[in-house]
Amino acid sequence: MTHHMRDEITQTVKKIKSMEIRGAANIGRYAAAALKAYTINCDARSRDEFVRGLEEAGETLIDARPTAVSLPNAVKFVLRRVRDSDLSLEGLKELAVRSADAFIENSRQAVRTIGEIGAKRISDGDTIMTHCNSSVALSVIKTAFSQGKDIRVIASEARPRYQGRITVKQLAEAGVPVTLIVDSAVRSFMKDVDKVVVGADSIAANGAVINKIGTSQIALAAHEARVLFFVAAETYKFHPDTLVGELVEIEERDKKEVADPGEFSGVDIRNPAFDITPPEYVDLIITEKGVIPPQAAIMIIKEEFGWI
Ligand code: RI2
Repeated sequence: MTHHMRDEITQTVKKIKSMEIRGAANIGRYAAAALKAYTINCDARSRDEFVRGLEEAGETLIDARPTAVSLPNAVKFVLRRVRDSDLSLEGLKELAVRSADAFIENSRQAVRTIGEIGAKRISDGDTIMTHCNSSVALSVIKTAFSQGKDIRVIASEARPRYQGRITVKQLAEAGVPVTLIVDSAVRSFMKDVDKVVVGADSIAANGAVINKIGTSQIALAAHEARVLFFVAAETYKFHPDTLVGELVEIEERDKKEVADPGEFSGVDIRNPAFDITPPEYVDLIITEKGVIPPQAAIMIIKEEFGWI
């Protein structure tokens, strides 16, 4: 096994890199599912061999994309339980499967709970702006709508990958009135907006929010217009390493996603996938544990990841 990575891991890594599997919550759940599949198919003959293989599989998954901390947090959720146990090989494998299932189920439940908690902050008549395609932000919006609140959404397209188009289709399917705009139109439309609701790929100990490129200029426009800016994120989106001063790595993707370099010789094309919204521009972070100001991010990290 140590000589080649098993198929279930390489396939998942490939799909995360190509963004066939995307969205921070989804990436974490698929990583847990890949570790489960790895465990079920693993033919290790000793505890040590199994743990070493699982660690290696975890490292390979973590390397797929650098910014969404849901990915390493999902892997660590499973690995920590396995490492801390003194069960025999079979018991250990069952524990790995149970832990992966628990992460996936906790994640689904967290997204539903955030929908319920966040919907309380949405009022009848609100116009909400969102960016990219966040399943957690959409959980808030759809829950408020299903409660009968008369709301409408303005969604920016999120160049270069256009995940905003997924958002508007999902909202239209749910019956939510929705308007699609280009990213550069967000400030023009801010006068019509009551609240911004976005997701997160990572949240730092100081409450800074790392999310799809363009989020921070929406936050800036919201701040200028005194529009509330909400972030919907599960506690496994909080980044434990930032507690000791590590910076969150911003993924820079292939320049071909922006333009064909062949048509632009002599031009430097850049494609950062995420940006950082400072905590001063964030009004509330909606988690499954409750609503917190960005300044309380450090408490979530200490509570959730004190074991690191
Ligand atoms: P949920 C996405 O990243 C977007 O940045 C989105 O806001 C964030 O993940 C969170 O998504 P990408 O994978 O976990 O599209 O809320 O680069 O679904």
